[in-house]
Order: sequence, then C-alpha cells, then structure tokens
Amino acid sequence: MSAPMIPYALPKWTTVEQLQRGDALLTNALGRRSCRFFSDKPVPRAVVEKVIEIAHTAPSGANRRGWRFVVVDDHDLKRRIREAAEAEERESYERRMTDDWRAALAPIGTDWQKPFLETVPYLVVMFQLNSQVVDGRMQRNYYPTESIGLAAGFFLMACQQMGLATLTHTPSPMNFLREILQRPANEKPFLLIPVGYPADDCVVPDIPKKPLDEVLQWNV
Ligand code: IYR
Repeated sequence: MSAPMIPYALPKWTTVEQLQRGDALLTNALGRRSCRFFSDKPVPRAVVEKVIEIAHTAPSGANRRGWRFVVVDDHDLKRRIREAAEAEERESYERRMTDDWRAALAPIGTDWQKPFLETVPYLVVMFQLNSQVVDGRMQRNYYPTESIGLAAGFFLMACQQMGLATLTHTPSPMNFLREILQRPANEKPFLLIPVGYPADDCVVPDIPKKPLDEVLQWNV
C-alpha cells in the first residue's frame, strides 16, 4: 500500500548562490584526506552521534536502511580491534597482496601496523545488513552494498564539514569485528572508520587526484 504523499520543496537559490555554495563545499571536500596519524584529543559523543544521524539520512534500497553503526570508545575494545586488524593486515601485506597491489599502495606508504586504532577517540564500524527483520520476519534488503556505500559517503562528508578527520579502513578479512562487537550473522562488517583529529605532526602523501576531465563526460 502506498504511503501518504506530502509536499516536497527545496530552497530556491539563484545560480550565483548555488555556485557559491558549491565552491565552499568543494574547498572543504578538497581538504579531506585519509588520516593515519590521529591525536587522542577527545570528541564529544554528541558530535559523532550527529555525524551518524546525517549518515542515516542517506537513500537506501526500498528505504530499508540496512546498516548499523557501532561506535567504539572503550579502550580495551579498541586494543582488541587493533590486535586483530594488525594480524590480518600483516598476513595481507606479507602474503595475500599481489605485487601489483603492493606497488599501487607504495606511494601511500601504508604498512600492516595500525597504532592509530588505539589512539583515535572513536572507531565507527559500519555493518551491512543483507537481511533484517521487517514486519516480524527476516527479509532480504535491496541494493545493500550500494546503500551502505552512500551512507558511508554521507558519513565522511559530514565529518569533513564538521572538522573531523577520518580514514576508510578495511582490514581484510573483517569478520573479527562481528565477533569482537558481538553482532549477529546477518550483519557483515563493511568499513572501519577511525574518527578524531589529526595528530599535531600528522602528514599525508602529496598525491594528485585524477583530473576532472578524465572522469566527466557530457553526452557522447
Ligand atoms: N587495508 C590495508 C591496505 C590498503 C588497501 C587499499 I585498496 C588502500 O587504499 C589502502 C590500504 C591497509 O589499510 O593498510
């Protein structure tokens, strides 16, 4: 049965206003970098909850919102996550990755060690729900990967807009997160996002972004 329909409208900005707003957003977005050196400076819980509230507005297949955000600020849990992530990452870097993959990562300068997982105030773990209870029974979700990818994008932009540093960390495989955080079998770890402030001496690799004209096509 169709839901009741309600009016929908947006602010009526002029083109100049739209471009001004776009420029401000672009400047902010260009300032976003993956952060691998975090400060231990605390972030109030209300701030990270606001970010999650924003991420939760993302569109999702059939409005199912097949995601869960687990925020970890307990130090013992962070330590256990670091230990498990580093064990998987060490195996990946030393054995599982192809030579091409290792070469692709070389400019970024990463390795298996992830001390920031313990330093950072919050680890936000996003779980993808391929099924969930709807109307009292377990039902499949639609486009769950696309949906949670959108929510993750909203999350990262909200953090950047609010002055918080993030990393999209994917220790692979990530099943240990389900075990440590005691999530049920229908919840699949999708992304581990440290959230905080960059360390005072934080550096990032000086790498270019692919030029826009290589990714934007008008018509054919
Ligand atoms: N998950 C590893 C490796 C890694 C993989 C990709 I693709 C990156 O863009 C960056 C890192 C790690 O976090 O070190």
